[in-house]
Amino acid sequence: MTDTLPSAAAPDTPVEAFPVLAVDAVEFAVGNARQAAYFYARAFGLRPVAYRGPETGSPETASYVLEAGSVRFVLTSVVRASSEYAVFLERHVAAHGDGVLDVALAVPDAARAYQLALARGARGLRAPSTARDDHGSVRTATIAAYGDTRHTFVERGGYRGRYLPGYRPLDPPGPTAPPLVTGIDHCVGNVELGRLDEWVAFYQRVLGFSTMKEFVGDDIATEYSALMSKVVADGTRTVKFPLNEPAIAKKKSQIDEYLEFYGGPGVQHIALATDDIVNTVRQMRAAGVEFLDTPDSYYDTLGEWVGETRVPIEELRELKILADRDEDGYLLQIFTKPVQDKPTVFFELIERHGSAGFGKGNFKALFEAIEREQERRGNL
Ligand code: TYF
Ligand code: FE
Repeated sequence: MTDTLPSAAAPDTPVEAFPVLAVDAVEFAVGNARQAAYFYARAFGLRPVAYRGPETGSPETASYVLEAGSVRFVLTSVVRASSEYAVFLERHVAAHGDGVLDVALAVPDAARAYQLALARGARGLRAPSTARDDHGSVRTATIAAYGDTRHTFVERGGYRGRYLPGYRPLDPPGPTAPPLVTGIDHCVGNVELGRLDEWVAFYQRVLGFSTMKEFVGDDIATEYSALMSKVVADGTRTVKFPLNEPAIAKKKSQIDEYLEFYGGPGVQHIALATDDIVNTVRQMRAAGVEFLDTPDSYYDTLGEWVGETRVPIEELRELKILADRDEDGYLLQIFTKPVQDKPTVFFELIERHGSAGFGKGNFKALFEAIEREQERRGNL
């Protein structure tokens, strides 16, 4: 087999370069990984499962691995920087604040994924390498995406360790509480004005992703959002990456605010799936997580267009949970405020009942809520 694109393929027919199985992990570069781990454990209910740091033969960086369902977050900070990689991490935090370094993708063959990605125009950051311990081996390789964001291809094969060779398992005492979140539904990237189509094309060409029908186009952009958005996903729609760019409108775009404070393109929000959004929101609120507010007027008319949902409208109103319905079903969703002092990364919780969309019916209410926050911050 050759690695060239078959010329017979229609230009809008993506060619799956190689299968992407799932998001393997989201790695954050942060100023203080120990404290960030405490936050994601206490406030998001993630369970610390592995650690790597000076005590385990990694003198320059400390990384905490936390999990819930199929969600895996890795929180990394610099302890001392002399290697090229630790210096890069230190600069990442200086330039962006706490943010997403790597959306790692599980693939069946990391070397082949890397080779094909490079042949299709990706910039390689780390050639394939294999790490081994008593539990087996894991092969990884890394390509660049938007801004300083990267995608590491992770080939786990039959690896039986907790995360990666080099990590020490953390054994939490006693039985674990049921997880508040079960998986990563989607990861959203913000890119610069005029570059949305370029990045959509990157995911189509390099990863063989296709565009999903839901997007924020000119109509919504000029009316009430100041952003344009398109969604790319793998063939099975397991991995979904909406991408946003700012749009010129009456008010300063929320995407411009992000780009300014993050210092360039990067991950804007991560949507976490839950099967009980009411319980998840209650627990997270009790732990101090702040969510975007939704005006009462939203709930006054919600029943008319969304119809019956698992959760009574009065409970949605109490917790400020949004609902949307399309031809396939409905979804419940809510957005946190940014989780650091910079108005950059935030989270979404989403409970799907058939709908494969992203809450298009809520874009107006959501973007108005985000703009109220922008105004409060003095950035509108
Ligand atoms: O992921 C999505 O598309 C939805 C909606 O700045 C959205 O969560 C889109 C843009 C944005 C915030 C949320
Ligand atoms: Fe989202």
